[in-house]
Amino acid sequence: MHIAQELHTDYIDTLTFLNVLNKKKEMTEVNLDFSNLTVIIPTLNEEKSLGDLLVLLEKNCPNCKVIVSDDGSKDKTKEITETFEGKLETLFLDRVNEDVHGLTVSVLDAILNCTTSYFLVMDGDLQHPPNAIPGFLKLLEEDYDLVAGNRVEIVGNWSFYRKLMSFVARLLGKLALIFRGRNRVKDVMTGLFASKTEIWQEYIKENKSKFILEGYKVLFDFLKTYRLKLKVGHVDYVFGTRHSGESKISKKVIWLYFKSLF
Ligand SMILES: Nc1nc2c(ncn2[C@@H]2O[C@H](COP(=O)(O)OP(=O)(O)O)[C@@H](O)[C@H]2O)c(=O)[nH]1
Ligand SMILES: [Mg+2]
Repeated sequence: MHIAQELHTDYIDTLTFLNVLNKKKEMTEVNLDFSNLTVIIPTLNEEKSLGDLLVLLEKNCPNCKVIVSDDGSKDKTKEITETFEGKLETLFLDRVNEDVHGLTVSVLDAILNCTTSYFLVMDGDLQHPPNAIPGFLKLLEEDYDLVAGNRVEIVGNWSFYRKLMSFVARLLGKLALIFRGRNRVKDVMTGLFASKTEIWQEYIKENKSKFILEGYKVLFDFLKTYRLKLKVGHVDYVFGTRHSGESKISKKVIWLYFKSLF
């Protein structure tokens, strides 16, 4: 065969191969089965964003289950969850009468209530993008044990003090995991992560007291105390601005985190 003709044939073969690869990629993304996934949303007075979030979840992860783990909201968070008209199966986990309240314990209780193979935790204020969720499920289906969100950009006008605190908290968290020889993620501060339910349910039943139940950094507590090797993956995301309302983080929560590093 003439050399030019040979090159042309190779070129066509390569194109066909790439097309097949692309098709395969599209298919795996289209074929994701969201019914294997429970999205856990810890809430405290999130009536202004929860309705929009549920609509976006339905669009981005059809058939997933949702647990809204609430610590006694005084607004319409409960009604919005229970009267949601979409096809999502939603459960309002009412923790109002529990002895201990906090973001971490709300997430742990929700995981114990999961009936799906996988769960994903995200905030209820739309700071975590629902369109990133398929990426998490894809990695879990590829047999990753834990998939952590990695904030590549933070939108909004954070003060110098907040940026500094966030940087220091992230760095110290990372060092705490390195010194303990534990599994690590790129951003130990992230509240957006997903994992296999069976790993956590077993672990929480036996080790709940090792978590800072009133704190905010549930993933960090888990990484700090969990000793077995995990296959860890990452999904990049942009941390948005709170759509409405105020951050509920308090000085006590920040103090609890810094104390837990040592
Ligand atoms: N169940 C529960 N949810 C909480 C608590 N504190 C905050 N949240 C929720 O956790 C998510 C993150 O809280 P947020 O105040 O936005 O924290 P920030 O993003 O770090 O400023 C939001 O959905 C809150 O409504 C709590 O004590 N209990
Ligand atoms: Mg927030």
